[in-house]
Amino acid sequence: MPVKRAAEISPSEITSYGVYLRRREFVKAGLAALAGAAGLVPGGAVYAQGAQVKLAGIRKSGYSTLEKPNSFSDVTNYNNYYEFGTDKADPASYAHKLRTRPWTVVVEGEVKRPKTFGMEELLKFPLEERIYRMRCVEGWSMVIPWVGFEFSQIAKQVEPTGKAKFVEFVTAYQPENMPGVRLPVLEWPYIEALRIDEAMHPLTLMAVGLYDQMLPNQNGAPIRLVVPWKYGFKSAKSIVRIRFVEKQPKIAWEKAAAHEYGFYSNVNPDVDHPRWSQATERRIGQDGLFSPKRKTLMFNGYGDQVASLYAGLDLRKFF
Ligand SMILES: Nc1nc2c(c(=O)[nH]1)N[C@H]1C(S)=C(S)[C@@H](COP(=O)(O)O)O[C@H]1N2
Ligand SMILES: [Mo]
Repeated sequence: MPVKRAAEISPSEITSYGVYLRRREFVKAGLAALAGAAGLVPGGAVYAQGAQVKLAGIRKSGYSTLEKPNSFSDVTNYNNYYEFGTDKADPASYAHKLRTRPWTVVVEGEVKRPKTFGMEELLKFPLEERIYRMRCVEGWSMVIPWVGFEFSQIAKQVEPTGKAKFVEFVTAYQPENMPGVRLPVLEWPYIEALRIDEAMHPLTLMAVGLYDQMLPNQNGAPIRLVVPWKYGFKSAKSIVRIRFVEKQPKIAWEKAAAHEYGFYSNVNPDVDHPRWSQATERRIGQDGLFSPKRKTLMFNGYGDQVASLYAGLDLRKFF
């Protein structure tokens, strides 16, 4: 573990969303000058390393929750991204080292038309704002305004074969830039997977943005998975490879502790983690230590949309 020191960003320095918006206008002006050389993405944003780049042409979605979103500051400063350390503040402190350009996503396996997508191409999919409730297996939750496109858009282009039963997501492994991968907490690269019908569900998002800017590194730049009815760890960050496969893959957390983290990882208040209850949660930024307990909902409140995927499945056994 990297020697623990005070977070590099002091609370007084944490940019409020308002300040960030004003600063961004300034950044945008600078980027406009670069646009000719760097190449524009649709909506006029420039896909560039480390810049706060605005995404435009984002449609609203009926899948968004009406709950109050967490602040930009909450969403970017309280994270799990173990490649950068296990402390909640580590991703914000160290993820600037992640190299996000150039970036490609290889899509392969049981598909008729395997394809390597450049980031510029992925940003051409119709982008939607999806305000989702997110629930970490540790017991905290946030409401996050993601920007992205449905995973099924990728699948349509590569045409999965009849043998494709699962989809595996492989994330970036940059040991020179990731202080956390020196620790044997997980097997690297971080791998997640979904059953193909879960992946094809319209709620399953490939996120490229947060609020109206491209994803900050600590949130999984430049592209990550978002599966709102499952515990947060299913939503793998910084994806470089997607494999359609026949057999159920072993996911990173299962390899680390199979009795604690199952393949399905559906949010379920009735199935406790062996070391703690999953019945309640704490909403970051809103619930204090003495707030009344907030009840966790089955499938994180997305049961109307996803419960049918699990009809007849024993959710205690397949947790
Ligand atoms: N590559 C990678 N992806 C990851 C993780 C990680 O350690 N590495 N942590 C997961 C966990 S446990 C959570 S709760 C979410 C948290 O990040 P977010 O708030 O940006 O979704 O990211 C998930 N994706
Ligand atoms: Mo998590």
